[in-house]
Amino acid sequence: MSSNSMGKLFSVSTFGESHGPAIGCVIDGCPPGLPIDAGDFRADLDRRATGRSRHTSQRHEADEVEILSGTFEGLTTGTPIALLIRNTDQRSKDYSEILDTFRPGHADYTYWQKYGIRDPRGGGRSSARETTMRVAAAVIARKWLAARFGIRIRGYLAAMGSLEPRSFDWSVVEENPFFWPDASMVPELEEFMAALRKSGDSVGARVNVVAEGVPPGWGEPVYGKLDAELASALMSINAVKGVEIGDGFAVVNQHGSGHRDEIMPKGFLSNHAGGILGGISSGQSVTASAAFKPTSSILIPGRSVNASGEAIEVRTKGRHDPCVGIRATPIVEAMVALVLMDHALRHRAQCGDVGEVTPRIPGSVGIDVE
Ligand code: EPS
Repeated sequence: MSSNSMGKLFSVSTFGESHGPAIGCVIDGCPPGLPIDAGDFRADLDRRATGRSRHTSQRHEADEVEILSGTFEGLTTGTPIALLIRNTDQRSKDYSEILDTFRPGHADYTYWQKYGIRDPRGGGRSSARETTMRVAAAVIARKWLAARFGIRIRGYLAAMGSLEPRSFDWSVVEENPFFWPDASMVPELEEFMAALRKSGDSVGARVNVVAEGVPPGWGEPVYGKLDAELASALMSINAVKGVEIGDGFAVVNQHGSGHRDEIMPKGFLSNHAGGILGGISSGQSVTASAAFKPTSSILIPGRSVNASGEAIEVRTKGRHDPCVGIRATPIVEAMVALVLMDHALRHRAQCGDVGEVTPRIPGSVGIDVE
């Protein structure tokens, strides 16, 4: 009812607020016997964290994961896994001037209208802080998907405002703070961000994600389609306003003769469908894209109302992200991992005995990414 959980067989429930004592999650349905250690979470949590560069919020959280249950001697036991991260760098006084007001474009307004009460400190439950637990839960999903199927899920920043990569190289994505696939443009991005910060404004972004190694058959027609559940999961990330699967909205201008991904014994000849046909994975890479809106917590004054409905002007100070998309890549990857993990178990439950009915067609012939 309150929708703080996702997944049917691999279910994840998150809890906690940005300035509360802790955030956490409970993962139920993880297969037993998977090695998990607190150190496993470090890399992905660091990739997502604030303060990694001067282009993101300067809040510095330790993001130390405590595994409270569900493992014994380093292996998952099949019982619920509870993970906890204590918040350590809250600065609630930053919010003292906007306690009673609504930032235009922010969930402040709708939380207030819905519940009649809200925790305004750091955006409370609506804060991007919550995404920490999605990334943490997904560490477990990614580990199992990689061990069991060799699945690799990778994302990158595909646009920041009007800037788009002019070349593409996976090997540089993790080597710059933007997750940008074109190393030659990093100085340009740095300058862009410096000017944006100075102007007190924010900007939107696009994150692309690719899951390689997904076997054919995952996804449940008709209401549990893999693409529908991916779209829902990606849309549930803070600030996401658009999701595309495969070619997404570009299909509007395509013809069937060009859009269809022809199949040869040696592989698919293209991947316009994003690896999903009829809501079921085809065995090609699953590709998706998420559009992040420009953050609403900005220094430029904007008109709004207070809780009494009186006209006011809002200016948000504090440690905000001028482009939340910059650190969204690990979050997008995480949501894809959580959906795939759930569908892997769901497919195994119903269709695990079907096996390989036609020789497996390899993924596309080297054209999956762009
Ligand atoms: C956020 C505002 C900032 C960010 C926060 C998300 O928090 P604060 O105002 O408390 O400094 O730092 O992000 C995180 C803490 C995080 O871990 O992602 C917001 O308004 O959503």
